[in-house]
Amino acid sequence: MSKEAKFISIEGGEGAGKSTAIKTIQSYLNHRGIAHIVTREPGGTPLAEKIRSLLLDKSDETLLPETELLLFFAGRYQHVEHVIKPALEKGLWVISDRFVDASFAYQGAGRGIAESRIEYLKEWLIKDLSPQHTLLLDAPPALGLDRIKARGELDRIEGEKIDFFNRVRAYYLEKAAKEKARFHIIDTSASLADVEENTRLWLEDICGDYTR
Ligand code: T5A
Repeated sequence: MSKEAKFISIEGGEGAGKSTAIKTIQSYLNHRGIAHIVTREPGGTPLAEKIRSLLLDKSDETLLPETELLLFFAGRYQHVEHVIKPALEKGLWVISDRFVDASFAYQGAGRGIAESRIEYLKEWLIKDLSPQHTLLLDAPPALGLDRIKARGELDRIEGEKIDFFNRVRAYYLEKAAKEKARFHIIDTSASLADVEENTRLWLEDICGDYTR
C-alpha cells in the first residue's frame, strides 16, 4: 500500500522534550526506510533562521507582541514555501519542530493577541496546509524550565514568567482535546525511557503499513 507523504508537527512548552522526541522519530523513520526531512520553527530556511535570532536574542528594545507575531509568520511563510511544500511534493515526510499551533499558544494565549488576528494570517499565508498529525509533548512548565536551565542561559522567550507558560500549556491541552484526531499527547514528566517507548507506539500507529 502506498500513501501520501505526511506532515507531522511537534509541539509543547519550553523544554518539554521536542528535540529529544525528534531523535526517536528520526531513528524510527530511518529504520522503516521512510524518506523524510526534519525542520523547525522559528527557522527552517537561511532567512528564517536569521528571523529566529531576532526573535530569541535579548535586546534593549522591547519586541512588541504584534511585531513578534508578524516575525513568526514572516519566517513561517519562507519555511512553508521554500521547504515544507517542496518536500511534501517530492513525497518526503516533513517533521516540523513547531508550526502554526505555536503562534496560537504563545502569541495568542501567552501574549493575549486576539485569535481572529492569528487566524487571519494563517488563512492568508498558510491556507489549508495543516499537519496530519501533531505530537504534543506535555509537562508542567516549571519542570521544562528547570530542564532547560540546567542546559545554560535562557533566551528572550524562555525568560518569561511562569503564568505565561501556564497559559501556553492550557491552550495546547484545550486544542488537543478539540482536535483529537490530529493530536496525540505524551506526558514528558515521565522517564526518558517511557517517553521514548510511547513515542515509538504512536509512530507505529500513524505509520501503519506505509510503504513508498
Ligand atoms: N515560538 C515558536 C512562539 O512563540 N511562536 C511560534 O509561532 C513558534 C514557532 C523557540 C521559541 O519560540 C517560541 C517558543 C519557544 O519559546 P524552540 O526552539 O522550539 O522555540 O524552543 P524550546 O521549546 O525552548 O525548545 P528546546 O530545545 O529548549 O526544548 P525541547 O526541544 O522541548 O526539549 P529538549 O528535548 O531539548 O529537552 C530539554 C532538556 O530536558 C531533558 C533533555 O535531555 C534536555 O536536556 N529531557 C528530559 N530529562 C528527563 N526526562 C525526560 N523525559 C526528558 N525529556 C527531555
